[in-house]
Amino acid sequence: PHPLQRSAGIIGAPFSKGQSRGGVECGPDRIRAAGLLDRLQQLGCAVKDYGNLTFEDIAVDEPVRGSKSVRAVGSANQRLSEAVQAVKKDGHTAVMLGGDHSLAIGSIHGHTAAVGPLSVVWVDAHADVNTPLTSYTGNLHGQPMSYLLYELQSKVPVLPNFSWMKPCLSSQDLVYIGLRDIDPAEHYILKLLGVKVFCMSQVDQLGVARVMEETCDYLWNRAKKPIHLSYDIDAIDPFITPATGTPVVGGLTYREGLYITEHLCQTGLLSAVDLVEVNPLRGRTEDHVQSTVSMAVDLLLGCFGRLREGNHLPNYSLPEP
Ligand code: Z70
Ligand code: MN
Ligand code: MN
Ligand code: MN
Repeated sequence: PHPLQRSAGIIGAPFSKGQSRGGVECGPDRIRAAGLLDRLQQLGCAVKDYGNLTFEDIAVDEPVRGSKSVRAVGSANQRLSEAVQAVKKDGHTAVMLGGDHSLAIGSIHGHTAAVGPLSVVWVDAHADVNTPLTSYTGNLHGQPMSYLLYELQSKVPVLPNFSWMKPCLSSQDLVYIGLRDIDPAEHYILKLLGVKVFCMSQVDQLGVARVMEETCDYLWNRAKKPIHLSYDIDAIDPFITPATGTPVVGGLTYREGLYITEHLCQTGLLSAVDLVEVNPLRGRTEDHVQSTVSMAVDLLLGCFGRLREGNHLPNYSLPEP
């Protein structure tokens, strides 16, 4: 065990109402059952498990301007925001196990409330920047970034159970990696705001190492701020992570996906991580679920200093004959 002097504060967020497929609420328990806590501790990382959040049951939650379960998503994210603030005040790197990606609203809001302005690295097949008025699906997991960005405040209507939050992120403090399924309105928004995007073709063109160098150069041009990594498991190729709600072909390889976490860990600025959209019910076989959950665990270990060469102690000495 290496003295990495890191500590993880883990919050389970078994919430699925930001989309329509049941099972994503089982993500936190499956990721824990795969040995996340033990394996973090074996790295020398201190771990505190804050358990799973419980969410308010909302009896009547009619669609609001076409978007579904708005009240449930608002209420769940208010609780999550408070939980993330508590974890940060205890001095840990916050780890939010989802659950669907609508949870990034509370996670990023709470993280900002606790530590101030952030840099956000959003790793996803999707941009999740629809407003309630541009969404084709009405699913809030495709909308979180529009609620968070200052620049879109005037484009997002007032929604029930969202009065606790305000936008807290500038589009200049955001980088996307891995995009390959973008809606027309999302594409327009990304161009309009000039958001830094490394879609999959840029990963192919530049390689992941250069993508990460350019990501950090871009973010640090303004100031070195704490980094929030929001990792949607569907960024990874569905050959490796099939157990997710909306698999999209042509994703990050195991090695590219892991390298992103290793690079961000090495900055020393990684302050919170979301790992979302693992849906054990979407794997056709147990092997598919295992492979998806195992990727999730490896990504989180990468965030906390796991090295592929092994985390070996520096004081090894060869036995003398
Ligand atoms: C689409 C929407 C999405 C994840 C699908 C899809 C968004 N752009 N996000 N799966 N994780 O519904 O807005
Ligand atoms: Mn997403
Ligand atoms: Mn996605
Ligand atoms: Mn080796």
